[in-house]
Amino acid sequence: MADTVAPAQTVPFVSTDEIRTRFSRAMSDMYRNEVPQYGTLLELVAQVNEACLQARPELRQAMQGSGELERLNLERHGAIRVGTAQELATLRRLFAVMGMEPVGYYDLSVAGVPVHATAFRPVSDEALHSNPFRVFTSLLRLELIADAQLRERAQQILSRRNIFTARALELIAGFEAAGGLSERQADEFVREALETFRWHSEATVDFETYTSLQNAHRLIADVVCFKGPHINHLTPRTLDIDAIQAAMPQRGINAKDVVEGPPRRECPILLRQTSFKALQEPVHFSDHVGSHTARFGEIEQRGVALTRKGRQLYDELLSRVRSMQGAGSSAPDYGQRLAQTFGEFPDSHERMREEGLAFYRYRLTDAGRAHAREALQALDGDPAHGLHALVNRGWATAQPITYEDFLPVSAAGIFQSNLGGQEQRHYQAHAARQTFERDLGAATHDELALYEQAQQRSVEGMVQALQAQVKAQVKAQEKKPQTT
Ligand code: OOG
Ligand code: NI
Repeated sequence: MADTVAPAQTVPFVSTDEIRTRFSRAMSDMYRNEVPQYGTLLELVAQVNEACLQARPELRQAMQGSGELERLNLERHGAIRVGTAQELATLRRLFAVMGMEPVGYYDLSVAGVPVHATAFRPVSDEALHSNPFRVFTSLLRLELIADAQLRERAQQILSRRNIFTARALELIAGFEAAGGLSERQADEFVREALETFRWHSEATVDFETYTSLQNAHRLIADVVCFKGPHINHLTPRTLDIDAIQAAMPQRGINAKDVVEGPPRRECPILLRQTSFKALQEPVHFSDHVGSHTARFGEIEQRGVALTRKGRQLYDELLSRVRSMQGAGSSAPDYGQRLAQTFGEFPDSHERMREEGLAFYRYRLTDAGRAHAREALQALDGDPAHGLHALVNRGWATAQPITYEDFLPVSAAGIFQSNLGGQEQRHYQAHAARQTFERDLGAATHDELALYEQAQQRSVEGMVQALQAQVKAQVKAQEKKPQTT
């Protein structure tokens, strides 16, 4: 086997989309072996999705139209937690090989979890369509460990580990230098990169160190005491999360009590998630055999991406429900109160469009093409108004743009329910986006801007098609006198 990275020009590159798909498949196979309940969950999700599509032909048609039907079965997100700036920055380079870029900044310290995070994911329409694989990646904020001695100890332990294989680093550098990987290099990269995400049952520390870090925060022990940032869950996407939540106990899966996110609606928004409890796994410490809870299962249902205005309304309603007397998400009537409070959030795409609450991809219909001139005129004034007019007349369709990101309150709920302990921590921290981006070695994309651009591209495409249509009509008109 060659131990250098072959020169670029001699072989064609494999696309970053293809490398991402190979990697997410390999990851899924690895996780199925490591966590057998994940396999059970995949079967359940496949059944529920199929039943859902059969029962709702209009949903199948809509998903076919938006290209989402094809991606549904391979769609996954995972999560990892790292300990140092260098680990984070190298992960950014590793994910770039698969066409994944950092999107969004999540501060979880406000929810008592001493990390901040971003999501690596594809950003272009085509890449998302091909495979939207995402990895929620958190960086431990060591400065939030109050005990200086313990903090230093954690730092020392982390500075000794290397979470990447030598060959993975070589291939990343080769990709950066040449602009791509060959067929053979791509497969090798997938194998080597996978090593970083694998579970290691040998801890790098003795039991006492583990215990003191665990007492500072369970998450700190999870990040610091192992050889690598084991993938801690891999989430399939379902079309009906309530059906899954109800079916999990029948399959012997211990589900979390509530579904995080918005309530069930006619027109799903953002993201709803639920998970099953983490497994107790045997761990070999340097001086003791113990156990650790790291890996769990999660399922999600995705809906339309919200505009800034829509998101503000979502955040406001959610915090209203969560701050009600005794109505935190553990209250028995939480679901009811959630549904009731969200009655204020319009539940039709027409109203969400009219009120500028969500993002849509606009497409011209045949009828629209036939009325090209009038359609262009309608779009000439207030664009939002023009778009409604087009959709109302059947000249354009508006497809909801799927939310591709995460929700900090939900993420915190998922973290909490899977750390195993009941204790709550409070940090006097504040968001530290700049520090995070410095550690990452790059700025994170603003997710709202990405959705806005996707919507805008679709409108521009429509305008261009209409202009071309009008031009063609004019040409046809000019030709008429000569031919008759
Ligand atoms: C990440 C939890 C966040 C989600 O879906 O919100 C997450 C973690 O536990 O490391 O994956
Ligand atoms: Ni997740």
